[in-house]
Amino acid sequence: MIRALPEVLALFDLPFLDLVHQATLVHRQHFTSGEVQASTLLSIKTGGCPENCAYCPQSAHFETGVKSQKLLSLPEVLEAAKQAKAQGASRFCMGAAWRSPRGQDLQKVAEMVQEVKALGLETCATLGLLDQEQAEVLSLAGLDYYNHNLDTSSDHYAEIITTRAYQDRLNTLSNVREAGMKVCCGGIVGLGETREQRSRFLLELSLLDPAPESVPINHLIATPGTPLEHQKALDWTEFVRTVAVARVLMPSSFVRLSAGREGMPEAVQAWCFMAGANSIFLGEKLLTASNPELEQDHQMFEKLGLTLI
Ligand code: SAM
Ligand code: DTB
Ligand code: SF4
Repeated sequence: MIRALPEVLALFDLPFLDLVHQATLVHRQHFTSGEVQASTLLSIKTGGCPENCAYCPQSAHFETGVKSQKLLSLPEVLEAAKQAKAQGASRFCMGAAWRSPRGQDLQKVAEMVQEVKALGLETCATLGLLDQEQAEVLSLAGLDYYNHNLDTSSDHYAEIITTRAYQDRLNTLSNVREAGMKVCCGGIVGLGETREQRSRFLLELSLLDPAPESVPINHLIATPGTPLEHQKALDWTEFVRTVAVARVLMPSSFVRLSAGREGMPEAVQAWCFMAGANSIFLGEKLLTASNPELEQDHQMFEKLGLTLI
C-alpha cells in the first residue's frame, strides 16, 4: 500500500501509457470492467452560501449570476428523484449551499432522504459541515452516503477557502463515519495546484481510514465572477493521470469522473474509464452548472460498451 508522497509522485512521473496500464490492472482486479455507477444531483437549496470557496458559483462572496433558491419542498425533490431513476441513475444526491444545516432544515432533509430511499434509490446528501448529532439524524433517516470533499491538498487549502478549516472537514468526515454512513469524498483539480499538491491531495484522501467508498474527481468549472474564473484547464493527460493515480491509491473505491465532463471530448472520457473511473454524474445539470446531455451520454456508453449500474 502506498503511504508516502514520493511513491505517489513516482506514479505521476510514469510514462502516460504505463500509468494508465497499471490503473487498468488495479481496476480489473477489484471491479467488473465496463460497469459504471451513475448518480444524479439535485440542488435542494441554491446560492447565497456564507463560505468563500474560490471555485464556487454559489458563494455569496462572489457575483456569479446564480439565482438563490430556498429549500425545495418534498414533492419537488421526489419528482426530480423519480426522473433521475427513470433516466438510469442508481443514486440521488441532494446538495445544499449551506455552511452547515440549521434549525428545522435538517429534519426536512431527513424526510426527503426517507422518501427518496423508498423509491428504491441509494441516497446521498451534501449539506456542509455536520456535527455528530446531525450525522446521527441523517443516518437514522437512512442516508447511505454523505458527500464532503477535502477539495485540495492540506498545503494548498488556504489559497482556496478561508472560512472553514481543513480540520473542520476532517471532523465532519469522522462524524459521518462514526454515525455509520458511507463516505463520498474527493475534490477538485485544476485550481492552480502543483503536481506535488495534487499528489498530496490524493494521498490524503487515500489515507482516510477507511478510504472513502466514493471519490469524486472534479475538474474545475471556471465560473465567471469567481476568483478562479481565468484559471487555465489542466492538460488532458494530467487529468487522466490524476484519475489513474486515484484508482491505484484507492483500489476498491468508486472513482467518479465528476464536474467538468461537459466539453470534455469523449475520447478523453474514454481514457478516464480506461484509467479506472467507474462512476459519473448523469443528468443535464450538476448543482448549478451544466453537464452533458443525457442522450449524448447514452450514446457514449453505447459506443464504449459501458453499462450503467
Ligand atoms: N456546500 C456543501 C459543501 O461545500 O460542503 C455542499 C455542496 S458543494 C457545491 C460540493 C462540492 O462541489 C465542492 O466541495 C466542490 O468540490 C464541488 N464544486 C463546487 N463548485 C465547483 C466548480 N466550479 N467546479 C468543480 N467542482 C465544484
Ligand atoms: C462533488 O464532488 N461534485 C458535485 C457533488 N460533489 C456535490 C458538485 C459539482 C458542482 C459543480 C458546480 C455546480 O454545479 O454548481
Ligand atoms: Fe458553499 Fe459548498 Fe459552494 Fe463552498 S462549495 S461556497 S460551502 S456551496
